[in-house]
Amino acid sequence: MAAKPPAGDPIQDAPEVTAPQHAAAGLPAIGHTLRIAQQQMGVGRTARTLLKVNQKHGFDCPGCAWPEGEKRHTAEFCENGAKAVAEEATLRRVTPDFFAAHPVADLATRSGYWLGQQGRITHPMYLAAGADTYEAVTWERAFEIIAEELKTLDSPDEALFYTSGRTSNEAAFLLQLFAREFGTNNLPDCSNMCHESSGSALTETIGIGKGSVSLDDLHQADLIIIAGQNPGTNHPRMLSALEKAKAAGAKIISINPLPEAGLERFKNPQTPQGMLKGVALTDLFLQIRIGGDQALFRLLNKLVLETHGAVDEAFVREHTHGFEEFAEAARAADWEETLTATGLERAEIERALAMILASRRTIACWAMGLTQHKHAVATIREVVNLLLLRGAIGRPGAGVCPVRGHSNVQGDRTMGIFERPAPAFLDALEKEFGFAPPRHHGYDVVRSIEALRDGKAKVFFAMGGNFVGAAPDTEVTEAAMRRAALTVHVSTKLNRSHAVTGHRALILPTLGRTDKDVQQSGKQFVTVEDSMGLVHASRGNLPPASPHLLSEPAIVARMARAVLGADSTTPWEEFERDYATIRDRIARVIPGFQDFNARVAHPDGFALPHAPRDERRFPTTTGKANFTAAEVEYPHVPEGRLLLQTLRSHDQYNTTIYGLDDRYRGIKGGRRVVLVHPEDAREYGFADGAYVDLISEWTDGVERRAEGFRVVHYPTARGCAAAYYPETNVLVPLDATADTSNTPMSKSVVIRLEPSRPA
Ligand SMILES: Nc1nc2c(c(=O)[nH]1)N[C@H]1C(S)=C(S)[C@@H](COP(=O)(O)OP(=O)(O)OC[C@H]3O[C@@H](n4cnc5c(=O)[nH]c(N)nc54)[C@H](O)[C@@H]3O)O[C@H]1N2
Ligand SMILES: Nc1nc2c(c(=O)[nH]1)N[C@H]1C(S)=C(S)[C@@H](COP(=O)(O)OP(=O)(O)OC[C@H]3O[C@@H](n4cnc5c(=O)[nH]c(N)nc54)[C@H](O)[C@@H]3O)O[C@H]1N2
Ligand SMILES: [Mo]
Repeated sequence: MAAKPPAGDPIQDAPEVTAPQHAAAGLPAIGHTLRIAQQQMGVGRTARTLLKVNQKHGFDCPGCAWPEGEKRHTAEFCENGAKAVAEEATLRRVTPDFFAAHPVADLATRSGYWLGQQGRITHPMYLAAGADTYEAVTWERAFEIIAEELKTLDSPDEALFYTSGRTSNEAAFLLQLFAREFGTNNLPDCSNMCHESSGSALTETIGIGKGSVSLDDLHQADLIIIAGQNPGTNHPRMLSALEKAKAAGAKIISINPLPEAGLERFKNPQTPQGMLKGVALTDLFLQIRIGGDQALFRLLNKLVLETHGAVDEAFVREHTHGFEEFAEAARAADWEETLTATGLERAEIERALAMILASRRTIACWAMGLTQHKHAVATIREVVNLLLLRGAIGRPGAGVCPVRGHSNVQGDRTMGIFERPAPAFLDALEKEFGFAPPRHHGYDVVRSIEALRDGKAKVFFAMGGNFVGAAPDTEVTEAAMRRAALTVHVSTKLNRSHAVTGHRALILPTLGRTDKDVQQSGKQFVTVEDSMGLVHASRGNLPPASPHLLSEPAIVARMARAVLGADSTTPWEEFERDYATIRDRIARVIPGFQDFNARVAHPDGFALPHAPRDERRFPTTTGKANFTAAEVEYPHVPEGRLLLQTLRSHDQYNTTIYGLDDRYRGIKGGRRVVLVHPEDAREYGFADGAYVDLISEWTDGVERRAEGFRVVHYPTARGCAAAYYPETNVLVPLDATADTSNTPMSKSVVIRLEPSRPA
């Protein structure tokens, strides 16, 4: 299998490389932001729009899920939030004429960057069976087509309903309600590829799959551990919180195979002093080998156990379960093995231990660097073990902080977007709506692809996202998608998934966060939940990108009426007319949302309950916080091979590419680069600037190849490599997934390099 750079595309992929930077944000960030924003929106609209981001009566930034905080700056936006907004509020348009000029076969040759740059989709579009071009279709006809296909299925489980994490609470609630009334729990979502491992580990150990800290906790912490996360690019507003924590005396340990500029030094663009010098953030940088984190935390736990007075014995006694078994496993941790697994030095680990012992209030933050490994769930559980030993949970300034990705990915899950819903949730749904929801589990992302591949699923519906672009094993996924009878994408912008279709396909264009949403009862708002469990309203203010758009709740409501017809007693029309009526139902079905409409009227919204944080109560199977004792694992990389992680550049939002630069890493004008340690590169004979193919090696013996990458000598950990997603998704095997969470191992791909064959 080989993936070539898309041809027929005016974009040149010719990376230039300079030295990586050591500080994030500052003046260049502002200049860069305004340039990208003005290209898309023009000067006036740029100012008007950016001033509304994350303001109390504005819209929720469609970028990351980092919380807003109470005192919002006039410009509570960050460089990458502004790019996300500009991407959506662009003045460029993709009209029916555009589709007439670009048959699907043409779209399939274009890069993701080119597709995204074409602008907002203006009309519902239909690709008939055997046709080569999308044509405009009425909304009525579009819903009829969906109904035709769904009604001919042998079982409701032949349909898949995917959600990406920008979807509002209201739309997500309706989508899961519709899917379950239709008769399936096939609700895969982007979480399956993202923080599923965090959810699995946290539910088992503390009883709730969400983080336990607030912004205030971060500000009060003594020690913040940041493992497997690049906030300078992916959660820039987190740097302000870290700056504040540092000012109050906190220490920071960063654990990462790459020295990420944002974690080294932050130049706060909101303060004059910050612009000039900035503050150093990281006190201790542990440059770990990819996948070595579980071993590191296991050894740290052994060392804590062996230090007199270091264990919070009262907490362990009163609130935890499984201590003895865990302690026995931890005591067996081995220095030599840990040094091999992590690539760290003894003194570095001893320094980390000293910082942990000196801290009463410790927070652990993490993202994809921990979640996308075979042993991801066990790794996160080991992080939890450390916090439990220290009693660092349910205490101010302490706790777990999985930093979420998409702006409402956490809310979508709260609303019931989950292929394995809890029985209590289904009971509540049954009681409220009077139908019997299916009880058997549905497919997650990887199982959905397998079902399409094997002909067991035939209709694929996506509420946002770019499924084929984001999923692993691109060629397998694309072939699977092409077998579908019907693919439907509710989208704002074009992406690869619109070019890789089933026999029939629909594109349903929708309002984004920035667009004004007016329904029969008047102007609507929607709600979202951030990474820290705060729920608040989001109101778009721009005239919609086209008069033909429907909102996401309206699309689900109309689809439900077309498909379920008189069989459904759910008031879909009322839901579309007035979203407050959806919130009334959410209030009755989902714990923590009582008086939803009244409470969300408060400009700061409200916090959802979190038993471990609020009352040190752990709703697990044992009724206590659970210590766990998994075998320590780490990747074993054969001679002559490297361990590749696939990650984000500074100029992308997942599969949406804003530009071709990765400023902090010193890469400009191209994305097909592979970062390799200079000594590894020399050992394998690849000069800086050499062109190579990346070939992944997996147990199935299939050769997966990504062609034409420029080698960049880069200070990553030894034996490790890094390249951008989604170009490298072709290398991630479909069945290479994390234990328990089934998340693709996107940060742990064994590869070899070969000189590129001349084109
Ligand atoms: N601007 C922007 N913002 C975004 C996104 C975006 O694409 N662009 N995406 C959003 C989404 S959906 C998500 S999930 C988040 C993603 O946020 P991140 O998780 O920060 O994203 P990645 O680029 O995947 O970076 C992973 C980090 O983990 C490190 N890492 C890799 N392997 C290991 C390991 O084995 N151990 C350790 N300790 N570290 C490791 C990498 O070097 C890198 O610093 O960001 C969200 N915010
Ligand atoms: N190799 C590798 N693969 C990965 C990852 C990795 O680190 N490495 N990361 C994984 C992670 S963490 C995630 S979260 C997934 C992301 O997977 P997805 O969420 O599926 O992908 P995105 O690229 O975020 O989706 C972008 C598309 O969403 C649509 N969109 C944007 N805004 C809206 C909106 O308001 N409404 C609607 N309906 N549509 C909208 C646009 O059409 C846009 O093209 O990818 C995963 N895949
Ligand atoms: Mo994500």
